[in-house]
Amino acid sequence: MKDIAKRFAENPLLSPADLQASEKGLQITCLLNPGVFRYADKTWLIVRVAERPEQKDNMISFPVLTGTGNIKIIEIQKDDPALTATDARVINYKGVDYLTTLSHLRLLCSDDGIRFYEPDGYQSLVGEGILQTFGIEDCRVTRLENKYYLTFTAVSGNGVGVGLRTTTDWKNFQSHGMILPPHNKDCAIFEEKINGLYYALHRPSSVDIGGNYIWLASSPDGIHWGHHQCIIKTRENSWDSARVGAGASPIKTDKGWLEIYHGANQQHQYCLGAFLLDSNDPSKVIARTEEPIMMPSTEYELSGFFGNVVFTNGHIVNPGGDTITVYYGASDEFVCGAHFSLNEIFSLLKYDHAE
Ligand code: MAN
Repeated sequence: MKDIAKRFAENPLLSPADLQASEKGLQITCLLNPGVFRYADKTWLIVRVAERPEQKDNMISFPVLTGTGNIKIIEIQKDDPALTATDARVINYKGVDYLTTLSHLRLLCSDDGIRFYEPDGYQSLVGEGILQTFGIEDCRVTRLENKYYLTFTAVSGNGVGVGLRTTTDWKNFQSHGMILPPHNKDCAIFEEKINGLYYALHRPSSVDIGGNYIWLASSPDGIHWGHHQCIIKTRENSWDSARVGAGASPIKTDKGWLEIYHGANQQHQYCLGAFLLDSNDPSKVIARTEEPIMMPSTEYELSGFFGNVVFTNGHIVNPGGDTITVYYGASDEFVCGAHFSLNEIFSLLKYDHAE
């Protein structure tokens, strides 16, 4: 295994204590998985902020949104026999799944890509309506023809799907509702049309036949998606044996579309890998890394809210195009940064890869 990530010495860049909770009675439990973009000569993160009330002994409590946008706190005694709480992220109560935190998306910006602050005049994005009552998460930002497309995970008791909002100024947003219904997440729209069509990677999950695989879809308008094709599968006995999912929008290179993706094994260890798609027909997988290009190894990646996790859904391609700065969530609790050399990633791709 060759971990080729050059982690920032300043990591973690953001920890829960660095920001204020969205309202009284809530605490920030996790800051994670930022979408990344350039706007007004700055680097911006749209960070997932996961909140819940301070936890009392013997009690699990978490917020949910009502369909009209109010926060409601649900409290459950830990010894209630109808409660199953074995995962830090999700619980089951009386046969219904809930998240232990409620996430919204917060805008931060930076002049140097290292120190981020919340600028005045930019609102957080919060869950809206009955398909987002458990929050919105893990936003990918695509800039296409001067419009920003925000694809994020929309969670509610109805399931986990992909929501879309668009903006040109980060102050006014247009909601396009749920574009990919449950179970689906990890959706990244390509930053260019190919042969007149929009393209997106996404990750439906099939509970019976099939699995947690990366799919490709196309669209005439960036909103309505069809021609779904399964392009990247999990690999048995591998670091990506349980689930795979796209990171941010693929990077256009002279070799093809380069995608950095996450994979998890049965032990819920999340690592990053890469694959390359044909420039003109992105349903053709040309190459894929066999081993991770980054795996949890530092203290902040190994232990936290949900340890042993590195997860990315945002990067900046640096001027010159030889290096990228990847922003990533560590242990589902911190926001971190790392540089990668594209040539080093290319050197690890296996071209004899066949699906
Ligand atoms: C999984 C994890 C959580 C996330 C939920 C809903 O359990 O990825 O972080 O909150 O799915 O998306």
